[in-house]
Amino acid sequence: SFSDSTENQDGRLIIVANRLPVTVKRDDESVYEFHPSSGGLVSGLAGVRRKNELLWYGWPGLEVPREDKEHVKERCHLDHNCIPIFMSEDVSDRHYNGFSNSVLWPLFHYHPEGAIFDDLQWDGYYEANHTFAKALAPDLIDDDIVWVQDYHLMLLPEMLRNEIDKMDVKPKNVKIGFFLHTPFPSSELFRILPVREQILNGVLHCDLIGFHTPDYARHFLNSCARVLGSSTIPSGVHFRGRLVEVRECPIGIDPLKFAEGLQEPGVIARVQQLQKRFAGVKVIVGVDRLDYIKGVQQKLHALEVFLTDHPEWIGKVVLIQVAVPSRGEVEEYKNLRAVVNELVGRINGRFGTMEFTPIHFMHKSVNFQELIALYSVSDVCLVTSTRDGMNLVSYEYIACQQERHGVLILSEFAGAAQSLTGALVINPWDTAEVADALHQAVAMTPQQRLENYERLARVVNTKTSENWGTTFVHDIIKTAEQLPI
Ligand code: ADQ
Repeated sequence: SFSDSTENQDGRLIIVANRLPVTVKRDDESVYEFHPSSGGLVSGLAGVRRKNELLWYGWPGLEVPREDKEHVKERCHLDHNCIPIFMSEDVSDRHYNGFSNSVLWPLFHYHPEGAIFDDLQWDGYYEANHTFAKALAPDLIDDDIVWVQDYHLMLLPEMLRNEIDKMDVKPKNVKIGFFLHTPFPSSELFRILPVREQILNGVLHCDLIGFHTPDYARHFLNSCARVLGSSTIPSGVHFRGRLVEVRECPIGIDPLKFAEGLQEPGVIARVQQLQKRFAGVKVIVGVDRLDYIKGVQQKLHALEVFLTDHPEWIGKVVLIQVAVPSRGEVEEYKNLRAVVNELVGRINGRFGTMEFTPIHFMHKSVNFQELIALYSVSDVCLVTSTRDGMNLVSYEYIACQQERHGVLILSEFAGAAQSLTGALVINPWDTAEVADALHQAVAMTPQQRLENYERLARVVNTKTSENWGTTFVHDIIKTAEQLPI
């Protein structure tokens, strides 16, 4: 649970994210279960949790009937320091599957043809953000630090300031930060959005806005200048008489969790089992949510070209790809599985034999122990995202390569490519280049692998998620006291 601390030096920290870090489930008898979930954000808050009292606001993931709301709220709050924001299935669907994942997600990942604007979805997005603002504002106290996460809540900072304005007794010195986990696209893409002004105005009511890379921050500043006519400087935007600070702050992982996991007897046994199974074969690993931005098709095409150009490697290289289905209710995700299955079938049909299958494809989520065992036995990790805010899989792979010093092939369109020096950086659209990188990777000398690994590990071990969370919160606190907007 996100237990509070006793020292509470800098005011409370309030995380606002679309989803709570607990999964709430109701069974047929209306009995509720609460399971804490982990992820980048949760581990990123480990450091700040020690210094600040922490509360988390978010949608519990299901519609809760009126008579159960009090009970769910109490359990979330007392056991997990979480405050559920209740929404009807209809609103949360138009907010999450609708505007967030059918408009903002494709647009921010350079798929404008997928981003069809729809008034009903936009209304859902507006209403969801408003519901968050109305629930959160009355709970705020002096010196609270509110940290809003991601593209689902871009209107919230402005709505929150408006709600505070309406209050008789206003909490003083409330700081608001916003962090975007996706890319922020070039202003040429962003300005396609019919509600471009509203979205920019929404986040500009913050004190600090953070992105994974300097490119995303620059694109955001350009968009403010072009769409709103704002005056900008490299470190921020002048907005209604104040300077809203803008900066890069790349997220990372908790590398210790992986190193410690690899010491567990169950994991050691599984590693040995996999090593035996793939003895004499180079293993290439891919781990992705099944999302069109992850470039799984491009990955498969490159493997096909590699095996065509280098037939001496047929039977000596396998690709193990786990692709967990996600966002199945959004149209663009429905065909992906069929397209990928067809490609896998074709390549396996072409290069497979009775004894050997070149691609092991799993449409599922693997648990943490299985994941790190797989990372650990793999000689190459192949990340081919066509756009990716950061990409943590690349970090996780390196955290599991203390012994093998495997090769990371990383798309230049993943934010991680701007931090992870030591990777073979490729353009996933250039199939010949990716195929060539695969050849380089399987043939690389141990000396070169070690040199690359040492550079990569240095980044993974210093730019941790904990460092990300602590730095960002510290930076929100440091922003100058602002006049009311
Ligand atoms: P994601 O798009 O989900 O995150 P990523 O950063 O790679 O992408 O994180 C994925 C996580 O899911 C990893 O921890 C990975 O281990 C896990 N995962 C993926 N497939 C899995 C499978 N089949 N089984 C088990 N686990 C699996 C978004 C942005 C990213 C950004 C993060 C954090 O799209 O660009 O890096 O947020 O800001």
